[in-house]
Amino acid sequence: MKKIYIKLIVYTVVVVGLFFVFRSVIMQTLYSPTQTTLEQGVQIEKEFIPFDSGAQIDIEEPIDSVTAPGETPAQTTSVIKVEEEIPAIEVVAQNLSIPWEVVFVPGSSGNISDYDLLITERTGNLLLIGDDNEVFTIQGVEHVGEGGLLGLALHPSFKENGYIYLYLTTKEDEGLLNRVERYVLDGDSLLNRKIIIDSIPGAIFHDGGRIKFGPDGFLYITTGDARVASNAQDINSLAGKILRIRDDGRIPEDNPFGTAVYSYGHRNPQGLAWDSGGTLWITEHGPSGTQSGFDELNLVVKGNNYGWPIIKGDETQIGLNSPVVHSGPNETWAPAGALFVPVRQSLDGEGNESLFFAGLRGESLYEAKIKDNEVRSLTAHFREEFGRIRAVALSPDGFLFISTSNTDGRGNARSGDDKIIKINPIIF
Ligand SMILES: [Ca+2]
Repeated sequence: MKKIYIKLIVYTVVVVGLFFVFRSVIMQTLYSPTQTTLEQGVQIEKEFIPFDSGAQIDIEEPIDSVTAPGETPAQTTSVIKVEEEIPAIEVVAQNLSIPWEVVFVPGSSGNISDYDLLITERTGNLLLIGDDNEVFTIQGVEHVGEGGLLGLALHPSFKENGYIYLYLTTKEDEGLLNRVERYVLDGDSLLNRKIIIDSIPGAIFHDGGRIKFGPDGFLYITTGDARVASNAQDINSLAGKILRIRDDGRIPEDNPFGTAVYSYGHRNPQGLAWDSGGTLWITEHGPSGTQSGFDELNLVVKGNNYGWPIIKGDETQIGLNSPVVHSGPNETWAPAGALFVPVRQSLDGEGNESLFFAGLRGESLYEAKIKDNEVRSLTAHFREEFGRIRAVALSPDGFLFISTSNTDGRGNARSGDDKIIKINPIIF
């Protein structure tokens, strides 16, 4: 009997060992980003081995039991968890016109996998994609340059009140302006337009545009400097700022300047994300044109000044906040949408949290691993695989959704562009 037990143990070890070798080879074949520890301003290396969009790929081979040949069956192992077959990459919408933001509208069943997609197209349409598709043309949108129909957010109590928020560029007598409007989304109707905040300076470039509700229940808004760098340092201007308002547009009592301004000295931030401790991180574009690079990840503190146009990169000055990390002079991310993926905390043995952010000119989905407010590593996923990436969103059932932006005049449109792509996070 003792010999049989030893044999069983040996067989089990061999089979389990082979499984992990097999799994490791499969994972490396499918997907092998190169990760480097990040120094301030150091270039990152990246690699992606592509697979076909929409292809069904088995991530793991299921093993139900281990039976030694010629022996009585051993007991079923519980060592290995069988993974379901879920596509690694799936195109869920295509032929869109510069999709700018993606959010998830919960279905009536209460099941976390039951949701529709709500998408802004910069050209002016709001798309509802689900069992029934709807196209809402938003009135007053001026699509010019980087302006148009940009940010989109659901109210934290959307299920009860149906409120959705849109950030859009309009043209008034005084020129281009940005504003946030609130609507009620009721089935296939968009009702009750209310302007929440307006007169945000606009321009052909640098319109900011990301909006999200924070963990404190207030609406945060990123605004660009509207091509006037001094706007960013003027606390009386709404340009080049992070704004923070109530869900009806009123100013929170604890805002630092008695206005909507929450932080200032920003050039063109386009991504907002909160970590598990409630700290706000933003992505921000650095200098463009001949002096490119120096794109930033900033940790935002209420009332602080983030330095544009006085400092960039590693430069410091008393009273100004330098970025936690930047792309350096030779690399341009052109960062856009951002979010933290909480589940990554448990997957990562070192207690890091993963901040994913989209790269337009960088043509990547970046993953910054963050611990104790420091970026420990930065990985570029899908480098040049899908082209420009603008939005990143996390579905209620844990999938990452990204949008391409190859029809915006700065990319090379591929067949089916622009697309919304669903990613199984198990590949990371
Ligand atoms: Ca800065």
